[in-house]
This record gives sequence, C-alpha cells and structure tokens, in this order.
Amino acid sequence: MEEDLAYKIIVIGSVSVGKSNITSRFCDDAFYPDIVPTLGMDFKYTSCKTLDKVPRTVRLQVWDTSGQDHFVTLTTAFYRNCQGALLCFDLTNRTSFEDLDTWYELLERHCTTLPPLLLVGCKLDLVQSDADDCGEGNVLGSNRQVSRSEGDGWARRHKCLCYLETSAKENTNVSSAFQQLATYVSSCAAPNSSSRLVKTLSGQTVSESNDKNKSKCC
Ligand SMILES: Nc1nc2c(ncn2[C@@H]2O[C@H](COP(=O)(O)OP(=O)(O)O)[C@@H](O)[C@H]2O)c(=O)[nH]1
Ligand SMILES: [Mg+2]
Repeated sequence: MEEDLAYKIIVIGSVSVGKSNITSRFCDDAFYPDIVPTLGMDFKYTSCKTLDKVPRTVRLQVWDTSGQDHFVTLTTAFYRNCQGALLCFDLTNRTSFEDLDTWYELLERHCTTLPPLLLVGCKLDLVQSDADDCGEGNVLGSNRQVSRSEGDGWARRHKCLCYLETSAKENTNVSSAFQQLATYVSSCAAPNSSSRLVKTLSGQTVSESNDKNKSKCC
C-alpha cells in the first residue's frame, strides 16, 4: 500500500506550458503530443536517485494540476505541505513567462513557508533549431520568446535553486530538473517532515505532514 513517506513536489505554471508532459516524462517516460490524460490524477509516486556523491534513492509524490492551470482554480490542498516546486513556463510563449510573477505570489500566499523552487523553461526542442540562436539561447529566434539570460535572471531574483531548459519531447534535462530539486529538498528536510498520505472519512486521499522542519528548506 502506497502510504509511505515521500517528498511532495508540485508542478505549476500556466496552461499548456508542458507541465503534464514533464511529469509524465519523468514518472512514466512517456510524451503525449496532444492532450495529456490527466483525468482523475492529482499526483503520482515515483522514486529518483539524488545527485549526491553517494546517490540516495528518494521517493517523490509529484502533483500535477489535473488541468486546473488557471491561477484561482488550484485549491489550497494542492499547495499544502509541498516541499518543492517546479515552476514552469513555455520558451515559445512570452505570456507564460510573464505569468510567473503571479504563480510566485500564489506560492507565497498558499505556502506557510516558501518551498525550494526550480525554474523550468519547457519545449526546448522547439527553439533549438532557430538559426540565429547559435545554441546559446540568448538571442530570440523565430520560436524562442524568452532568452536564457532572462530565465536565469528571474530565477536569481526569486532565489530559485536554478534555471533549466527542458524538452519533454526529446527527454532533455527533465530528470535533471527533478533530481536537482529532490537532491536539495531531501538534503534539507528531516525524514519526518515528508508528506504522508492519509485517507479521509470520505475515502479521499490527502496529504498531511509534520511542518516542524520545513523552514530549513528555505
Ligand atoms: N514540442 C514540444 N511540445 C511539448 C513539450 N511539452 C509539451 N508539449 C506540448 O504542449 C502541449 C501542452 O502540453 P501539456 O503537458 O499538456 O501542458 P500543461 O497544460 O502545462 O500540462 C501539448 O500539445 C504537448 O504535446 C515539449 O517538450 N516539446
Ligand atoms: Mg496539464
């Protein structure tokens, strides 16, 4: 029975930026060219190896938004006790980058303590072929609407662990994003501060956790 300790990681960002696909790429090694079947899925369990010199295997509970990507629709249960967040935008969609400030405000509002954040620019495969990009990512090409230095700058200003550009389609940097976050989260949170799933009377599964050591993460 899946009721053991796991680190709760949430994946947030505006609609269609690629959240469900980086989640499914990481958890199931699958890519969905159309709509990801999120029906009824709130979170998935997976395990990953940390990037420590002596890698540890940690268990993650990865929460995707189940299609509720509009700012107001995510409930407090989604954010509650999260221990790390992947904040995503689409490299080919400037608005999704501008939306990051609102997602950040929502995190501040809903999380007692701001969790460790990793900024993810999604759909790298769509911008890599830009002729004028030279592979550096600092020139806006026909598809690229956010430069690498803008992503880096946002991540620095908001004290993210780092900024990574990923492609769920080509499986670029996806594991790395989750592993970097998991390595940090698991190195600063005591084991008993992990989310624990409990069954409510209605049979719904929700997470609860001991907040005692959470502030160490931030
Ligand atoms: N080319 C490309 N398309 C992607 C990538 N990730 C997602 N997409 C596409 O973008 C659309 C939205 O993706 P989805 O993961 O459902 O976004 P979400 O709404 O943020 O969960 C879908 O058509 C995906 O196939 C990627 O890495 N590369
Ligand atoms: Mg989705």
